[in-house]
Amino acid sequence: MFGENELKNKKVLVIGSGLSGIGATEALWRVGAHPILFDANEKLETESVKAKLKQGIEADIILGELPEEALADVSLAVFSPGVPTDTEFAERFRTRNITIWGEIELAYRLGNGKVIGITGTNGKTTTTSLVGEIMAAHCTKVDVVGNIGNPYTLTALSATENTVTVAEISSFQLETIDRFCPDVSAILNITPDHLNRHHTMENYAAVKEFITKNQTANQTCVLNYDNIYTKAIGDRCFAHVVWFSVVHRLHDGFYLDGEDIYFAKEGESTRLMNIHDMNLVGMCNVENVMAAIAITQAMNVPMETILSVIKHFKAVEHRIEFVATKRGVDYYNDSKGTNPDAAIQGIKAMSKPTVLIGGGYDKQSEYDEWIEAFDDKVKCLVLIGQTREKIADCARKHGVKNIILAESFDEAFEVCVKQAQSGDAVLLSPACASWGMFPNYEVRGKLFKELVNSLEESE
Ligand code: UMA
Repeated sequence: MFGENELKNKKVLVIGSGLSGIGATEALWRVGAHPILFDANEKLETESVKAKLKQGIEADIILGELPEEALADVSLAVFSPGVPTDTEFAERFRTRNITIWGEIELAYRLGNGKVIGITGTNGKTTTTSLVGEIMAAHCTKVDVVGNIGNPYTLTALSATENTVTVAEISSFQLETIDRFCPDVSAILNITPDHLNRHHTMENYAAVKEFITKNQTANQTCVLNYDNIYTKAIGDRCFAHVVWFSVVHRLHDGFYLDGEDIYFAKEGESTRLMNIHDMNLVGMCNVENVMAAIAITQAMNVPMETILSVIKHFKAVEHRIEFVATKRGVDYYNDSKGTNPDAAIQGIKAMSKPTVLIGGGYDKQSEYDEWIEAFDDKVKCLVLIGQTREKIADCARKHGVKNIILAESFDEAFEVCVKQAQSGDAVLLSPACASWGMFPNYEVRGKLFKELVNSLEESE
């Protein structure tokens, strides 16, 4: 039901007027459906929402409250990822037998060609970008879409059977899939994040596992052998599983031994590359690279092409991204460190005494493991946002002495400049989402980079 033809003349409610909602509305209009775009934010104005749609695309717009009559004759609702499904709001649709899809499900049904789906708590964006570049070196049409910031619905309709879609998929997006079935899926790792939305680790891991739920034995699922959740998923997955590990020498799969990455098949190992031949830092990136090799090998890309792209690939913006050296201090932007596990990778990648900016929106995370990973490297912890007191209490408990609370991001940056001396590093890796202070982590990272670049070289 609801293929491209079935959507013609159907009234479809799109929930959320952000990137996904706009993409979904446009795709629905193009296949002849009647989209109604709803956003719960009553502060938005109809005209400004309409202005986000491409010229010629029409949709009814409803803002604030969704009246009962708007649900009449609606058989499908397309939810944006930021809209939870365990609410009274979502229940209104279920009681009326209105099907709920996420924007990813809609795009998948309208799309064509091969699909790679990459999820995981951390490393998704780096791995998706790298896989996108490797595929582009091998195929003529590659679309890199999804949580990375490019809605899947915007490219789905132009995909042909020769298109390869590389989709970064978040847990929010997986909650509302139905038939979405990537030819190659990957779950890079599962560690605590978004627990305010998913409530328990079990729920969160189960949602991540959805990426494999429609896969069969002739499709591939790439999994992290070292993570207890992904290890368990591999044991019950229907797809052909390809493992990667930075800890164990695998009999089959990709593994790290010393500083070299190997591929093993039935116990026969081939050395692929040295980790210093890549331009990415940190063990997390060794994992991302191994996953990218596994994914693209499953897509039949020759190993020579894969390794050549990896050697030239540069860090993704906002992920342990080197910004500049000013007055002998190295500045790193890891604004994408939006949860403790991602921020652990950030601090682990530092080799110098570090002034660290942490804190932000409260996702009810625990910060102990992150602070334990400081490993005496953090000479000053500068805290911002809603979580600053909670993190300060936790850091004191773990013996961190130099903690400074800042009222604003600019103030935090000034503190860093004062505290860091030549030979030190300054790292923005907050372990929290940016919400409350910024619209997203990109804006936070860009501001950090602007502040760094505005510093004089010498005092
Ligand atoms: N809204 C409602 N009702 C709600 C919640 C939100 O009407 O209950 C409205 C808001 O008022 C707003 C709109 O929905 O106008 C926002 O929708 P959204 O939060 O789903 O955001 P989009 O702009 O559609 O962006 C989403 C992803 N955002 C989230 O998942 C929160 C983007 O990932 C993604 O790039 C984009 O779709 C394209 O696929 C961002 C993100 O923060 C980067 N992701 C999280 C992460 O990586 O940790 C999951």
